[in-house]
Amino acid sequence: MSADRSGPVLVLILGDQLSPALSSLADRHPDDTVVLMAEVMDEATYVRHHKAKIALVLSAMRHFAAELREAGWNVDYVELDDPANTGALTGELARAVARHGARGVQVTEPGEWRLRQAMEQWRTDLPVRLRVLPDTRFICPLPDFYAWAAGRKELRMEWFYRDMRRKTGLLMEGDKPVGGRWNFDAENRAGPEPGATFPVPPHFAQDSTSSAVIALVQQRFSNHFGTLDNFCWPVTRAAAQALCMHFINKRLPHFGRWQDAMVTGQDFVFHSLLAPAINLGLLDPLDICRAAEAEYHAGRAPIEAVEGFIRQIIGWREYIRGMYWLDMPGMATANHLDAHRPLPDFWWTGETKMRCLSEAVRTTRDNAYAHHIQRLMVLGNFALLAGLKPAEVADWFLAVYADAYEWGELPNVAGMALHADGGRLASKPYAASGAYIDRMSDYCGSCAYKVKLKTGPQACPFNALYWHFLARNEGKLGRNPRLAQPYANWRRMSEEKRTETLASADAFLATLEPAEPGWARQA
Ligand code: FAD
Ligand code: DLZ
Ligand code: SF4
Repeated sequence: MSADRSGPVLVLILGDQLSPALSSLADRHPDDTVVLMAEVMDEATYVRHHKAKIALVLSAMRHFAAELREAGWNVDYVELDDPANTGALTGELARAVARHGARGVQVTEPGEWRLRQAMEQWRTDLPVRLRVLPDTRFICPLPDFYAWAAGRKELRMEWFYRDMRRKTGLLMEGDKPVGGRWNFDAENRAGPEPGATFPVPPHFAQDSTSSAVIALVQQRFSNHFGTLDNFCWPVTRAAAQALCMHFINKRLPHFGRWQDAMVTGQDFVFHSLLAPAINLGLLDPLDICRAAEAEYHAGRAPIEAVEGFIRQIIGWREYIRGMYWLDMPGMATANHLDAHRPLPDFWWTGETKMRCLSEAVRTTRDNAYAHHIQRLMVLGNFALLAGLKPAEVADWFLAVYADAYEWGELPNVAGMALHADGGRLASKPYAASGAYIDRMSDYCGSCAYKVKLKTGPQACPFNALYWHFLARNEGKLGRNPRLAQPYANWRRMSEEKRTETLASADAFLATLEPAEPGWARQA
């Protein structure tokens, strides 16, 4: 740290760094440290986040500041309505360095590229030394991920996941996977079952801190997407722990089997709902995996559920984050399939006759949540087949979900859903016709479109769009061995049928009303 100042070290803690074991605090002592936390307009509006996401982050920040103070830390907390607030982290940091005569600043690395770039600028602009420390809350350090990726032709999640099982020892018997297989996904594909019941997630009563934040968000962000009426996210470590125990006891045993199922009005099915709390730092991902593993060993949850869940966390979550930092900044502009259609208006309004999509937008608006298969196989699949612009789709996903930070959102959108990365993440696009959605949901029965019809105004739009997608991308995808069968089927179709299919898709695409610009990101 610079020698010409004698003040404390300033530790900047960002809104998604709410963990007492944070690396930026680890080597500090309360006697010689000021913790800075700042609510700033820039972070709430660089994309115009869902109201519930802003409320979640601000309330959790305020609760974490109280937790730190209780533990003896000196916390300088700048509220959004502070008249001196500059509205930006850069401005708040500069003000605080001057206010405290700080002799140095340290921060844990952020989850988004744009802030990592800003930090490099801080190194130049601040009058004191800046230390940026690794985010040790992830299980796989970035250098380890880069080493894993180096020299590999294909960066498939499955191989990374097996290494993570070996590294963590989760579900391992010596060097062999428990149950004799690494992956039980084949057992995890059940569709909805009539009459099935689903556990109701715990409702966390709002304390005065949350009520004040919700009122603030209603007032300052009234024109942002989404409602606060059902605000249900845990904002403290204790509440997050309660949600975790609810998942372990009530949801985990069924998590695997119905992981891909979509049910009208059942917004959460058997999903964990833990991503918002994990991503904020209220829960430790490895602790949750160990708790899930214990349920398997105690005979309370089957292997396919526990393995499926652990794979999502130590496999997908860590792999997605590694791929983000490996491929940025190029990932943000990648558009391998040259998709340029603007985001349709109904992604904001939910006003579409397509039942699957209106349900996905509704739960997104009501809860700042949609589960993985709604995101990937309804919204993502539609965006892929309709050729929506990846950057607009990415802005939408980043804005609307309570768990969305770019490290998690962008690889899922650009890589997994849209194949915009040319297949770095997935060996083939997750493209599917209406038959998949019909198999995995109960939506089609109450849809204005007919899933069995292939063409024409009554036909499920996914059906003709699927072939339209393959036909227009044949130059880029036609030689992909994993698409050999669908391309063979396409080529086998009569010329007349192909023309009718493409015309049907074009007629549907012509009905899409583009969204007004500025909903997700101000121009
Ligand atoms: P569960 O279904 O209960 O899964 C358990 C946990 O596994 C999640 O909490 C999450 O931590 C992890 N996980 C599972 N799949 C993934 C994945 N593909 N990538 C990263 N973590 C995963 N997740 C985010 O955390 N932030 C995002 O911004 C985000 N954007 C997404 C965008 C798209 C287009 C898609 C297809 C997926 C996205 N995901 C994102 C991944 C996943 O959909 C969410 O983590 C999950 O829906 C959160 O709900 P849950 O906690 O109930 O998850
Ligand atoms: C998401 C968010 C919001 C809405 N507000 C703030 C804030 O006021 N102050 C802050 O420090 N962080 C906020 N965040 C979280 C940041 O956007 C997040 O830390 C970065 O995107 C990096 O992941
Ligand atoms: Fe969606 Fe097509 Fe089923 Fe309607 S018929 S719910 S559009 S998959």
